[in-house]
Amino acid sequence: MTRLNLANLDQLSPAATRPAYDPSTLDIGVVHFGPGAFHRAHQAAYFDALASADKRWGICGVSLHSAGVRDALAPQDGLYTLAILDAEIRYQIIGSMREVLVAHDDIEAVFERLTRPSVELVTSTVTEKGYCLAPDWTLDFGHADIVHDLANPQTPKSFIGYVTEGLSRRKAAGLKPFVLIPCDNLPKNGQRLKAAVIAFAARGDAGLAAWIEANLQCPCTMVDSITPATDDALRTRVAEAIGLEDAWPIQREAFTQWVIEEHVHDGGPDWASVGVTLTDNVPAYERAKLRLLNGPHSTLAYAGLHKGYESVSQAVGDPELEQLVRDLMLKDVVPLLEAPKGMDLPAYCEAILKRFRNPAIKHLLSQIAWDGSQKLPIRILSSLSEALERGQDISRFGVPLAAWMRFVRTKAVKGEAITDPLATELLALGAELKDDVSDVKAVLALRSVFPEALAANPKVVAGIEKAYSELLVSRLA
Ligand code: CS2
Repeated sequence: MTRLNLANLDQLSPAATRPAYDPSTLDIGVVHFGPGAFHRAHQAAYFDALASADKRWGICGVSLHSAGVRDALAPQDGLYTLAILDAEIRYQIIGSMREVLVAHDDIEAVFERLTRPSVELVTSTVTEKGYCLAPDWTLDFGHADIVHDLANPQTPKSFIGYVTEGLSRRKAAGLKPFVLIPCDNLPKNGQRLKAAVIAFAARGDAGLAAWIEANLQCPCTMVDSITPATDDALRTRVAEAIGLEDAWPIQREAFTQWVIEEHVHDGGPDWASVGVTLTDNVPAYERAKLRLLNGPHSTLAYAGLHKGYESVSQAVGDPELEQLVRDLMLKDVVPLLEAPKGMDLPAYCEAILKRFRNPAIKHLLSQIAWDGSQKLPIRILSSLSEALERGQDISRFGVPLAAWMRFVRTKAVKGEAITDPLATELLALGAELKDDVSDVKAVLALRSVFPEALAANPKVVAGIEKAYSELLVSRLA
């Protein structure tokens, strides 16, 4: 089958939408770290929409680890298909990804892009762990990549190392910093990233740290669009629909939202023209999204896997699980939140549950179960702590935590891998668990996940132990 690329675009089936501009005419204005599925489903689609009116925002993707995206997209001139799978099915060719570099193969090319005057934006989807933060959200100076990058700033490994060295070179060249926009599900992402970059810079060059502090714009963001990983079924479906072969199409739901904190960027993109919300109240959006979408997602992932389900729509189709997440959202979390202007939180919850039920996509629970040690503090423990402070009943929060503990135990017993930066520690701990309620205290001792104040709280322990015992019973049933 003919491959999707610029020369073959005229063979594209009329069922697919092609870029409304000539992708080869875009300038690189954005360097994006982590050009995985979420970036290509979300930010790249916004830059694609911008490109019809403004040619400045073509993307250079930078992969820190694997060559997969570069190797798939290079023969396609950066083009790929975005399959929007919802009540209506649409196939859209995205043209904004102009090149992909693999950082360790091409370090100087990455720095060349980072120091181009025309590159005004650096964005990132490097996952929660990619920011190398300690449990207190400050830069983890004990992180192996940070240790490496401080010793070898010209040949970094971490996102923080690249950004700081890029800023250092811009300063030396008399250029303004780029605007740095993190797009991961991390609370206060811009504030924490900026603090991490300053802390890193300060170790080597106090002047650079002060310059970054004074000049770097690093707005907080909230990003949202459900993006299941690509599989062969999607590749086949896309090839049939568009009439061309695409090595790495992306799928997502129709809903998409990008909220960016107001910041100074003279001559920056016309964000509002493509549906991005600029606001001074990102925290309200971000708290609502992390706790009402991501929290229930992780709950469905661990509790759903325990019950033998594979996908989010299957898990939320189970009346017991649906009731659990609905109660968690509406009874336990909503009272903790302030609604962003114009948002009705109960309606937001119902819309999320509807998105979870989307029958057109198969979002694997195993994908959401990745990196639990990083996600649970943000998605569940944050609400749990606040609920405790307010004297609310916290028993339901025990379920996702207990189910995660069972997940760790099951993986260890089966000898299966866990995708998590703490995988080695978790599997060793899981193998020691005894399949009784004493397991809960053993896991709560993991200080990098559970802060002392929570782990020592009798209500928290009792809530998780109750849920854990119930899971043990259902396992035996
Ligand atoms: C999910 C998110 O994989 C996960 O942990 O909860 O990727 C979720 O689908 C997105 O944040 C939705 O915007």
